[in-house]
Amino acid sequence: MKKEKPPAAPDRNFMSRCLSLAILGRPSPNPFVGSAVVFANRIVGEGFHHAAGKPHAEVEAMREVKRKYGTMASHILSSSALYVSLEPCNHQGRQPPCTKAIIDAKIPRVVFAMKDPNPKAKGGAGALRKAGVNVSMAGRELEAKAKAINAPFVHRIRTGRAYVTLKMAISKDRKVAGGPKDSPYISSPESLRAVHLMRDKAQAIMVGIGTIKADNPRLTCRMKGGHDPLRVIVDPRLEIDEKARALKNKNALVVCMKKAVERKRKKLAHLRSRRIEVFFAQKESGGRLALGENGGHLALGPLLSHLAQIGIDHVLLEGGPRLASDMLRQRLVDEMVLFHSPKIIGGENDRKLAGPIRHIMREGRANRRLSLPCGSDRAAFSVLGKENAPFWPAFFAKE
Ligand code: AOF
Ligand code: ZN
Repeated sequence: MKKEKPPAAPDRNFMSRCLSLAILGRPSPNPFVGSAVVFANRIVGEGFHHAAGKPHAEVEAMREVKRKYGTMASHILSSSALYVSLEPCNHQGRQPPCTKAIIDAKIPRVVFAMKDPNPKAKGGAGALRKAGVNVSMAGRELEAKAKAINAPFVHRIRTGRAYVTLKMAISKDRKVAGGPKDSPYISSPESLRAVHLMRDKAQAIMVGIGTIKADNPRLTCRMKGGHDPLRVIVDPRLEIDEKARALKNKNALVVCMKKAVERKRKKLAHLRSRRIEVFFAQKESGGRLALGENGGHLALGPLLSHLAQIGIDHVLLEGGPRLASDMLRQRLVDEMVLFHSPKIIGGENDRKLAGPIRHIMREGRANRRLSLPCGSDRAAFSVLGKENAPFWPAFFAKE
């Protein structure tokens, strides 16, 4: 096999800049993409894809050149290289094809980090080459980084399901914080900040009814300028109190089992009248298992397909341990972020939770890729799905 040449240092620096720009966006269900126009070895314009429906990164970068250089811009562009973290798109979607914008601007050279896996948009590199543009990729290392920040996007295109990150804080004595009554915050302030960053970047939070009953959490994003995710509550028997804080605004979805809630028509109708979505899940095949009070044993794959269809490509699974362990068993968890705290919760072990917590820690350890300090805690990142690198470290490092 031909050995790939590592990219020259300036190529690497310009593409690294594209990756830093990319993660400033909130593009879901589109990918994170950043771009830089380089003239005479200097960046003269840069941009990123802010949000679905908004201009693509390449167009943003070219626009900055036009804004800064006015009538000189077309001359500059026709002698520049364009760096972009994703292969330029070759289709008319909500935005026009970037390949056309690049060809029209007569940009002679394009460097990109990863191929576009979207069957509708791919093929940009070939189209540009056909038009005489010198096109190359930035090398394996940068490709892996671009793929990592787009793991949920790649996963959704490949499987049709939303990507799931299981996030959990675990004490030194292997317990999870049980809510405001007993031990509200074992996590360091840095970890708590990271959690709100995670809630801002994922588009949905998923919890079991047990967590709602025990903690009555708001499940909002308390980060300046952050966005509240959709609250997905797994509640097979529709036990949720309609006054639960998680249902406070209508951005919520309750997952229950049709058969188990037949006699709760009024409650269902009431939730729907408040524009809370109700999703019916089936019992896992085999059906021998009794329905756990905490929502276990529902087949949750179809829920993840439904979420992908409504434009959600990343779900943060926040607990409790039994729902998390069930999702792991169904092989629906793609990544894990475990915040290991040096604090001790103490007291008796909840015997019902000890098994699921052990399961979670075992899977975390077996699939661990790296860990980063988060104040006095350590955040450990594990990859369980087919994506090669964890999504979150780039975002934590930016903090
Ligand atoms: C690029 N640059 O910055 C992005 C690209 O509906 P549209 O027109 O926005 O197209 C979305 C698709 O385009 C998306 O699924 C992905 O394949 C590609 N995204 N391409 O050249 C960008 N965000
Ligand atoms: Zn594009």
